[in-house]
This record gives sequence, C-alpha cells and structure tokens, in this order.
Amino acid sequence: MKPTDAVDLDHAFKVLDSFQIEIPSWGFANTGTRFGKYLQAAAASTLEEKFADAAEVNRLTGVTPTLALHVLWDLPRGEADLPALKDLEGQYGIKSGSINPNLFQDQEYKYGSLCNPSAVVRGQALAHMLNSVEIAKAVDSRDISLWVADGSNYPGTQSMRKRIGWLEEALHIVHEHLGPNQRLLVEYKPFEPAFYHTDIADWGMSTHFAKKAGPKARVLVDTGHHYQGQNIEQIVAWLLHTDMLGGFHFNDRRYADDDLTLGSIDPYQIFRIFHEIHAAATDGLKLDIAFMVDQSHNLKGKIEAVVQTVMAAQELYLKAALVDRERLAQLQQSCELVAAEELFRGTFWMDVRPMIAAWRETHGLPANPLEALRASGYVERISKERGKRASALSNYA
Ligand code: PSV
Ligand code: MN
Repeated sequence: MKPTDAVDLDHAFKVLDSFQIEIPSWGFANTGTRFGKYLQAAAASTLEEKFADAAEVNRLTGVTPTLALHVLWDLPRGEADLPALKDLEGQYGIKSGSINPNLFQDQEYKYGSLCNPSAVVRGQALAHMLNSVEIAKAVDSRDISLWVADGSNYPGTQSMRKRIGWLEEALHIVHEHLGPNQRLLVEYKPFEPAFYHTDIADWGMSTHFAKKAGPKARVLVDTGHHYQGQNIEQIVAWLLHTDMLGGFHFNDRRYADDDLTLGSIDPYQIFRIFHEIHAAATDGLKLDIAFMVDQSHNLKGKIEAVVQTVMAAQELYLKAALVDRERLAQLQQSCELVAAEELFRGTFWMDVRPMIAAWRETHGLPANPLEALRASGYVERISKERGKRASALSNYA
C-alpha cells in the first residue's frame, strides 16, 4: 500500500484524531543548568503567561489541550491559587493536566522527602502529596505525576531498605486519598540529584511501589531517565504486558537527563516505543496511557521548541501506526529477519509530513505550525511585552 492511498490516508487521519500530548508549564519558563540560566525575553514568568503560551501551541497544533502543572512553581499558594487557575482555564481554553507535586526544592528535603529518615520531614512531604491530590481533584485532573528525587550520595550513609518501607507506606496513604478516577503515576530516574543511590531508580522499583500503593497507581516512563544503551521499548513492552504503563514524559537525551527535544537524537527509538503501543492495541490490550512532554529549553526559543516537539511526536506516532502489523506478525512467525526488519525500518523512513499537513488542513489548522508561529509574530510580541516588564522590574530592583 502506498502512503498516499485513500484508505491509508483515512487510517492516518483516524490515528491523528486519536493523538494528543500534554505540554509542561515549565517548558515555557526560564530554566537552566546548575551552571546558570540564559534568560529569554519571551519566557513565561506567570501562570497566565504559561497558559497563554500553551493556548498558542494548541491553536497551532490542535493536539495539546492540557497543561501539566508543577505545584510549587505554578501554584505556590496552593489551594489559594485555584480560583485564578480556573479563570485561566476558561480564558485560554486550556485545561489543567497532570499535577506534579514538588518534593525536591524545599531545604527540609536535603536528605530526602518521603524517604527522609526524619518522620517529621516525611510527614511534611506526605502533607504536600495529599495537598496535591486535593488540588488535582479541585481542577478535575486525573493524574498525580510523582517524581521522588530522594536518594543518597555516599555508600553506607543511608539504609536503602528502611527507605523502601517508608516510601511504600507513604504512597499507600496517598493512594487511599485518590478520587475514583484519579491515578498515581510513579516516575523513576537512575541518578541525579542523588549520585550514589536513588530511591526509585528504575521501572522495576516504580512497578513495585505502584503495586504496593494500590490499583490506581501505574508507572511513568520518562524517556530521558535511562542508562546509555537501555532498551526502553522493551521496558515499555513489559509494562504493557503487565498492565502497569500509566504514561510518558517524552524528551530526548544524548548522555543523561539532557532534556533535549523529542526525537532530536534518536527518533527511531521513539518510533520503536510507539510501535510497542500500537502493537499492544492491535493485540487487543486495554490501554490508558498519558503522553506528556517533559522538557526545558535552555537554548532554543521555548514556544518554537514546544511546537517542534509536538510535531515530532505526531510524526513518530503516525509512522509507528502505519507499520503493517499483520504482515510483520507473519514475518516474525516465520523468522524472516531481514524482511521483518526492512518492513519495520521502511515504515520509519516513510515521510508522513504531507499526510499530517493534509490532516491539519481538514481541521482548520496551519499545515506547518512552525512556519505559522513565525508568521504570527507571537514570539516577537511577547518578547517585547515580557521583556519590557523584566527590565522594568530589574530597574526597580
Ligand atoms: C526530573 O528530572 C523530572 O523528569 C521530573 O518529572 C520533574 O517533575 C521534572 O523533571 C521537572 O523538573
Ligand atoms: Mn520527568
């Protein structure tokens, strides 16, 4: 079947209709490395600006109706910020997405949050988790997306085993407070900020904690959080098989958690991940997977980078959907290795961009969102407005 066949296009359009991806509020803000920040005039510094930018990305791409929020960065006053948040949702037509508790920036968490040896600090971290659940309920957000930065830097300085127990206990309590449709997504990361041991270091540990927490907990795979050479699609296949896959934080990486644009280093890997998901759906598995972006853009223009990311995600998702899985299954069964690989690889090399452009046009969207962003003058406008405010503030200071 040629990619331009009517049937194919129909199938492609259905695939594209089914695809949405959540973007992170922090992707629009000034972020940096531990060596410093390069500030951008267009960066969002208020929640309203983050909503405005998210609305612009959704206007251009049509597939990002929700914005992931980080509680302490976006709602520093907790529940007191909710009325303003609800107003912004209405004003910008963007819904609050996953709620990300923050258990890493307060001074008390120097030796850990939910895994801290001090019961008092563990209690504080748990209270923040429960508060995050309440915030999520108030804005009708389904997913609490938890990343625990806890760990230790030197051998012998912490009891890894005791910390497992403390975390099991805390997540179980959090789970008990979830609403009927809510989920707890447990993210893992092998290292950073901890450099000797991390309390939730890999998908096995996340799976364990999610299972201990309760039936509404699942694993969250951040593609940047793996060692070099790890086979992420195999992890995804396992999580699908065991019904433990809750969602993704997409980004790309070259060395560690580099926060690079999705597909910028290894688009084939994202294709392979999406293939596992499409294959599971073809095989009749029940899937409920949140696709989210988790990137901060230090050098690229932020809105441009988010639009580029969303476009890359759509392309790779569609390519993977177009794999002729029936034929592939036959080739796998008869162990025709080269033919199977060529079918797989050949689909990866297919240029699906014209199909996506055609789909966009049928939805009243710009055929090329990046070009449309440039033509809109949005970034120039906000650079002027936000830049003026930033320099007024610095003059004042
Ligand atoms: C940590 O590296 C992480 O991937 C977690 O998801 C955080 O919530 C996010 O990045 C933002 O720091
Ligand atoms: Mn993440």
